[in-house]
Amino acid sequence: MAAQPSTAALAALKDALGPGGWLESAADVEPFLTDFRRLYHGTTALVARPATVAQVVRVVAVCARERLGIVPHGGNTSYCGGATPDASGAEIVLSLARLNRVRDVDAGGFTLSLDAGCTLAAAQAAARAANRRLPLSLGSEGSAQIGGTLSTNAGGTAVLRFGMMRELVLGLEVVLPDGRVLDQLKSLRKDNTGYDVKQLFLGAEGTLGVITGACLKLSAAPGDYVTALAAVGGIGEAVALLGRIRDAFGDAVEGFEYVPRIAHELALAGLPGIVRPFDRPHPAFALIELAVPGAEPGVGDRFGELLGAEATAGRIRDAVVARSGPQRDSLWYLREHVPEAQTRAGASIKHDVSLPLARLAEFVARAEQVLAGIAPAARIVGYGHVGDGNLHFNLSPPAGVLRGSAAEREFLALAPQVNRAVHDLVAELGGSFSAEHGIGRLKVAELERYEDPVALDLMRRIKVAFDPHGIMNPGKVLRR
Ligand code: 2HG
Ligand code: ZN
Repeated sequence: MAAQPSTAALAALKDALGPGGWLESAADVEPFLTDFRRLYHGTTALVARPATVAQVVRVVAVCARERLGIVPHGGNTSYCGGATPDASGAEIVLSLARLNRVRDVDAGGFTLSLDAGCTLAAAQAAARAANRRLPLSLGSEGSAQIGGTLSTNAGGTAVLRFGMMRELVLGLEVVLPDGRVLDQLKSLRKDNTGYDVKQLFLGAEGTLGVITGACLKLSAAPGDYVTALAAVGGIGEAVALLGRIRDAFGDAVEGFEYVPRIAHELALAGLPGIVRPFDRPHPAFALIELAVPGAEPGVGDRFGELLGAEATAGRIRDAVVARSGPQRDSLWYLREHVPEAQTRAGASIKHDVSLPLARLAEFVARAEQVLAGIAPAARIVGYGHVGDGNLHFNLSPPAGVLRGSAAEREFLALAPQVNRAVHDLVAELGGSFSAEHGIGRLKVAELERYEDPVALDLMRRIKVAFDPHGIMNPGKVLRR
């Protein structure tokens, strides 16, 4: 077991942070000890709450000297336990919440510079106020912080058009494990000056340093959204429809989300305010969103015509185009509340997989077949960002299984076997076992099993080169 921080080390940390810069009572630190999915519970002697980059530097320097583990903590929305300390009590939690200034919005240059502790929603609002847009959208954007979205290379619902967080980064500021600051907070679109070292911190989940600031790319504020729900027979139909919509509308297509009937039923049963978009049930829905500049008239009509022609040709079963902001909101509300509906239906066995689009339907058919042999009564709730080839291929317990019951424990005990079957199939089909939720603590063994050994070797060497004493988010991504 790692050594607990000494009284002198704790005093040095408090000194580095100044009054109001830390939490230590059991009640105050409690919210930092359990991850969002309640998979892990840790403990810590201190939650550091720096308000400046200089304070982060001082905290990291004390931890480096004392060889204390540092667990960076943003909005605590990780699905993989990436921001939760271990049970040893030896790790310090570093909350970025007070480092939350918008540093600069450059409307003419289409850039936004800000502290890592700004929430994604606050960053979006800052862009909107300058008639620009930060095109990253997540269900958890009200709490997720910029530092966390950078550290996990977050995805969400507009990846199809704008890419993941990595693709929105122009500049980065990082406090390194030795206390130096990497200052690459430039706002340049072009900067070919050797290795792009900042890239290494994106998706590193705080294991190489603490991201304290970033300069992000903005895009033009969309004039209008065209949002529709198409009823489809299954994932194959959805993927084919996406292809035709992209042929017709190109890069205007921003989002293409998939919601199977079971997910809709769980939402209807468990949550208020869920719409029934059609008068009869369908096997699945595709939620499609186009964004167009204000000056482009008729796109809504053209999109409606395309969907009408698809329905007439029997390639989709029905469709509805949102005619107002509230209608659009209610379609997104349905999609964004699928995770909550699933949580209400009991403990889940989750997978966050991606596949080449062309193999998605094959994946679902084969996975359903394999799982019928392992967990025949489980309910498969495979939904998500189909436009990106990313499915949250989750399993809920059989209907009627109560929370905390022996039957639920029996279902959860199948997780290792289920995960193995699903991830093996994903690997066989050229996919990824972690599309957008990262590795954290949850998927360290999966990374060891499925990652290219050469890439894994490079990751380990990079970790040692950056963090020779292993103080940065120990045990996350890579084994200690
Ligand atoms: C989403 O797309 C999130 O809604 C959550 O990434 C996925 O709960 C999940 O498995
Ligand atoms: Zn997702």
